[in-house]
Amino acid sequence: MLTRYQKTGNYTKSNFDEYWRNGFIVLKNLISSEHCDYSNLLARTVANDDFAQIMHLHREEFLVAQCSEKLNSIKNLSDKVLFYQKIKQVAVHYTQLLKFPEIVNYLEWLYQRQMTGLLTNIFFKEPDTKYSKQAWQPHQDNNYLANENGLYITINIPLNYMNEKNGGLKLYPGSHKLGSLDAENKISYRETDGKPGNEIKKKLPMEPVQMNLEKGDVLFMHGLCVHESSDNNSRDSRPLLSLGYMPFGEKFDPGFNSKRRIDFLN
Ligand SMILES: O=C(O)CCC(=O)C(=O)O
Repeated sequence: MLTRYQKTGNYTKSNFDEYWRNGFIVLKNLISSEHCDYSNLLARTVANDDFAQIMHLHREEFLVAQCSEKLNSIKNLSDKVLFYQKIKQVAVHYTQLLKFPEIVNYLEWLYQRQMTGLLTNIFFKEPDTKYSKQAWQPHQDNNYLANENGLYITINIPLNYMNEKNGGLKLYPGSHKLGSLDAENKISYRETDGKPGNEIKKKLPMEPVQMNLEKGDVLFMHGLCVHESSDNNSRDSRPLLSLGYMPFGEKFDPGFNSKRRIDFLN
């Protein structure tokens, strides 16, 4: 156990304190550029024309359901089978990514609990599509799963650079200490108003901080940390991969559409 923690300089008291003080921490360059590019490429093969959000890339049944139009548009049996093989490849790749040891080990160190995986989501904010204009309203991710201990965690991985220019995230440091905040339920999957996110109405006592991230940086975010994002006003794609985790044994709402379930990671 100790040797695996000693391999990087990330397991420091100051990093531990920073995470619990701010409710987030960025580990630079944790995923290689090639790994990001390949993950992005695979996700794009199962995206629709609008590059809408894809939920649960690690689950074949969700990919098939979200690609049904694409599958139906393929007339030839051989091409249909090849596309189905691609779907399986995407699910396997993202299952492995959910289990990425540098992420899982770090989470288990931060929380001193065994972690389980719950979610893999991608948001492209692709230029010239309707989802390029998608400004997430201030929200807490734990709100969707309603864990009473606020123990849901989101890992955000930009598969390209991400900052204010292309619709990056802003986080409210220390907001996780405010507990679960009242929020208005909003459609947060393939919405039509460009303003998803179960919106917190209360004015927060802190100012948000813009995340300026490079491809392959990893943002560890407490599930009660309030965050928001802006439209992509650039000509660049903004593929953001979100992975969701929770300590083993914690209760959560699986959700009618999301049908969340835990996956064991090691
Ligand atoms: O894609 C974005 O801009 C933000 C996504 C987000 O905040 C979320 O999924 O909770």
